[in-house]
Parts: sequence; C-alpha cells; structure tokens
Amino acid sequence: MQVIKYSFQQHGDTRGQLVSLEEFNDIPFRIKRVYYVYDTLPNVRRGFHAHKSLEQIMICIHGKCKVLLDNGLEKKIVYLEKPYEGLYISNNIWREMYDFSEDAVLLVLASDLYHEEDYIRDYDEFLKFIASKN
Ligand code: T46
Repeated sequence: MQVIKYSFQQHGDTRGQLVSLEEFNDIPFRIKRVYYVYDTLPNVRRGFHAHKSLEQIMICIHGKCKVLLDNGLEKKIVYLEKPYEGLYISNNIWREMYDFSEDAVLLVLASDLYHEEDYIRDYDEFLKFIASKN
C-alpha cells in the first residue's frame, strides 16, 4: 500500500510560519467539509471504519498522533507530528487514530459532506466490501 503524505509549502519569515491549502492545488479534491479532533483522552483509539467514497487529508496541526491504515491486505502505521504534513486517505481504507498527545489537534479536510451511509463501521463488512471491488 502506498502511503501518500504531502509536505505543504511553509511560508516562513521572522514572524513565524504560515501554511495555505487550496483545493486542487495543494489538496487533490474539492474541500466540502473541515472538522477537527482535540482534547482526546489518553489511550483513546478513534476511527475504526472505512469510507465507501470519501477522500480526506489529515493534518496534525498541533501535537502528534499515529494513524493505522489498512487496505484489507496490508497495514501501515503513519506518524503525524508536523503541522505542514498532510496524510491523504482514499476511500476503501480502514483507519484508526491513536497515541494522541494531550495537546493534539487533528484537522481533517474532506471531499464531501457528512453522510453516515458512506461509513463501513464493521471490519468484516469492510473486508467483504473490498473483496467485492476486486
Ligand atoms: C474519519 C476520521 C479520521 C458529525 O456530525 N459530522 C462530521 O463531519 C463528523 C466527522 C462527525 N460527526 C459526528 C458523528 C459522531 O456522532 O461526530 C461524532 C464523532 O464522529 P466519529 O465517531 O465518526 O469520529 P471518529 O474520530 O471515529 O472519525 C472521524 C470521521 O468521522 C471519519 O470520517 O475518517 O475521523
């Protein structure tokens, strides 16, 4: 499984850093939704689902966390700890986010609005869904 991690351009000067993200220029899809996760308690694991169509970019804009990616055949662990790095997650990928630092803020850019019917929240169902696509 190929892990796609973007390193966004940082506009740094003597005042500090700024990162700007434009749809189709820096982000490979139209950004229809933005959400963020913070105040995550120790030992919490989130996610445990895949999306049928949604594409996302995850950016840990403060603190750090880990993301487990699973395409049904292979698993990869990705460290997110830089505010200028974005992890692209396509559809049909099971994801779990964990080991959040106390100060972690995980920002997510999504290609669509929130639709619960796009979620696959059962791992066996995910494997069957993947198998039906191949
Ligand atoms: C994903 C990972 C990275 C909304 O009402 N609107 C939203 O846009 C989102 C994302 C969630 N919600 C509600 C649904 C639940 O009642 O917020 C609650 C928590 O959502 P969820 O349990 O899905 O959170 P995570 O952290 O497990 O998953 C989220 C996203 O849902 C998911 O798309 O890829 O972050």
